[in-house]
Order: sequence, then C-alpha cells, then structure tokens
Amino acid sequence: MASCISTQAVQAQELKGISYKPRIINTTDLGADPDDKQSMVRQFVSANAFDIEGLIVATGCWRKTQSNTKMLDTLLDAYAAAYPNLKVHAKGYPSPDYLRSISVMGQTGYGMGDVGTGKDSPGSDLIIASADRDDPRPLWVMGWGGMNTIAQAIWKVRETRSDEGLKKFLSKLRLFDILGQDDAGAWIAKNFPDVFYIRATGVYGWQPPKNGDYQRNDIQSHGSLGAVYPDTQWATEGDSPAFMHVYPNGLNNPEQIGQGGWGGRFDPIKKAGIRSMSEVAKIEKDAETKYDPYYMYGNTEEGAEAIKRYKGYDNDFAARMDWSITSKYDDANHHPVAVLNGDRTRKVLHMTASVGDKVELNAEGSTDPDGNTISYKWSFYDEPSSYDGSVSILNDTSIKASIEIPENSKGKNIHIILETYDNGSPNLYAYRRMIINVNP
Ligand SMILES: [Ca+2]
Ligand SMILES: [Ca+2]
Repeated sequence: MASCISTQAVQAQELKGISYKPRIINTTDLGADPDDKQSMVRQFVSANAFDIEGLIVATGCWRKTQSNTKMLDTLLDAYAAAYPNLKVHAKGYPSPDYLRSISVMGQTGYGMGDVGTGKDSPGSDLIIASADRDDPRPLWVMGWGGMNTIAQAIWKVRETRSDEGLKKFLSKLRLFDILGQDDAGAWIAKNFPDVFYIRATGVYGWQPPKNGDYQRNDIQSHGSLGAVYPDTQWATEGDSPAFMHVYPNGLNNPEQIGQGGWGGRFDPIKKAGIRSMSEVAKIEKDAETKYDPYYMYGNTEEGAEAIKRYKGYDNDFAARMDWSITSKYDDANHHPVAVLNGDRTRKVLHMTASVGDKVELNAEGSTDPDGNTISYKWSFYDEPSSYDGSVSILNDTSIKASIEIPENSKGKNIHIILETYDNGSPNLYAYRRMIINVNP
C-alpha cells in the first residue's frame, strides 16, 4: 500500500496547482434509448475523476416528455450500494447523498416549446447556480438528449441580467451536445454565437461489440451497478463521449478541442449546418433550418476513429467495475501514473525545438500503485499536428525515447503521445502529450 499513498500524494500535488477535476453537469433523456443508463453507470464508477455538479433528467426527440427522476433514483441506489467499495480504490468519490442532492428534473416538455416564461425547472436553475459559483474552472454542460434545459437557463439569464451579466454567464459554459436531439441547440448557437458549443456526431464506432462478452462478463456481471447496466438495444453508450472528452487521463486539454481524446476530436473552427438527428426535422420540418446559419464545433473527419485509436477506455471501465465489487484494494487493478520529462501532473506539455535538434522524451518516474510493470509507447499523432510529414521516434517502446526534428517542420507543431500501461488485469493506461513547437 505504500505505493498507493504515493499516488495519492501525486493527486494532491496536482490539486495544489490548477484544480484538475473538470466541473460537469449531465442532462439526460433517460428512458429513451436505454444507453443513457449505460453511460450513467460509467459516469458513476468514474465519478471520482470529475466534480459532478448536476444530473438532470431532460427530454429529447426520442422522449418528448418526462415527469420524474425515478429512473435516475434507481441508478443512484445502485451507486450507493457500490460506494463503500469504490472509495477503497480511489479518493474523491462523491457521496450518494451528495449526488442525490444534485439530481433534479429539467424541462419536462420537448424542445423550444418548453423554453420561456414560466418554464424554469430545477435543472435550469441548477445550471445557473452552478455557472454563478465563484470557481475559475469552466462548467461543462452535457446534452445526452435535447438541449432545452440548457436553453432555458440561458433564456432566463438573458431575461434577467444585463448584457454584461449574460456575457459573463455564457463565458463559463462549455456545451457538449450528443448528436443534436431537439431544436434548442440550433436556437442557442444562433442567438448566442459566442458560446462554446460542440455538437458531436462521431459517437458510434468506438464501442465494444454489442451485448458481447465484454459487456456481459466485465460490466453487467458486476454487482449493483452491473445489474442496472441494460442490454444494448440500438447502440451502446452513445452519450459517453460527452464526459469522456473531459476525463482527465492526461491525453488532452478539453478546452483545446483540436487535440483529440477519448471523446473524439473537433475542428476548432465552427461550421454551419451541423444538423440534429433526422427525427428532429420529422417532428418539425424547419426546426433547425429556420435558424440558419448557426455555427457549432463539429467532429473532424476521423469521426469516431479519433476515439477508437486509443486502447484503454474499455479496460478503464472494466477495472472500475471491479472496484465496485470488492472492498479489498489488492483485488483489483489501478491506473499507472505517467510522468513526462519530470512533470507529474496530467497537463499537456509544450516545448520548443529547432530543425535538426534531437529532443529527448523521458517517462522516468512513472509509477504503478499496484507495483505492476509499466510499458511505454511513444507515437506521433499526425492529425492534430500542423506538421504533415512523418516523424521517426527512436526507442519508441522504451522509457526514454528521442526524436530528431524533421527538416521540413519549421514553424509547425508536432504532437507526441506517451501511452503507459501496466500489466495488471485488465491493463490500465495513463497518457501524456508533448507538443513540440518547431522554431520558424
Ligand atoms: Ca441519450
Ligand atoms: Ca496497476
């Protein structure tokens, strides 16, 4: 257990710097595709990695009305049963009572028809209160269904505050919309063009086989939370990329959406015409076209391939499900800590170099709380790099690697990913990224 304490010391050190946990509110159309329940289970076993400030039951094109939080309450009961085990394995799991206190109803009706005077909901009030909190971190608000609870919060602030007050409120928000599932997203993007708005459409294709061995044996068989992880009906966990984008695993800075991570990779230039699921236009033909043009951040052309390039997210979930069923620390695997050039945080690092330089990259000091052996893999991540050529990495599976900065890379940047993984069961990963800015 001595090495476990050192991991905690590292986490404490991180927290002394910038507070590392992302602040997050999830809005969910629970009761439509059962995959929201699946994603909520993954969110719960990962809850120590986030500051979850709200869980909001909302509507969307696949569930146009909601009346209560019963389904969410059932999932919270399952979390409460697993909580005593989970907290043995990592610090920072929120208490079930805390999660219950931030679990509320959002809009009960569909789309912009349920936004406006007299339409405030506990969910829209919670979003406003959260954004108003004196906290320098941005507030990520995720739409696993429609976006109208978020729209109501913005509508209310516009009605009741000065332009400056509205601007301040909007500047705190980071909106992440899965697929577009009502007309509220287009309304937000049209009326508040400065708001940070991602609409993710590349959310399928990274998942393990539908209702396959992994799902049955590594997830559903595992205790109270496994029991509430339903079979896949249409797709598996289509909403998980929302919080996976901000999962602090060292891979990306979620504010820099072009970097790419477990939630996908996004074009840092907003585009017009990113449409919702076709159901939205079936409900109302000009539901979104009437707001044309509206601009949002969308996936880069790799789509879900930007997620699929990483191993690790399946095993991460599986290990956390293991945590949920054992009160013995030694009976489950825990993540390694990846150190990059002496830096023990999980921040993306930057350095400058010149053409012809030999840059040394070093993962010495990386540790595993279980005493597992760690493996290393260094790779050039082409897509987010402004340098387009090839980069050869010497000793790319060693603890120390080196790169010769290519001749034609002047003024460009080169993203290098460090993947560390242990030999525990299942293998767990920790990532780091070095962005090398090449002098002009
Ligand atoms: Ca959903
Ligand atoms: Ca381990």
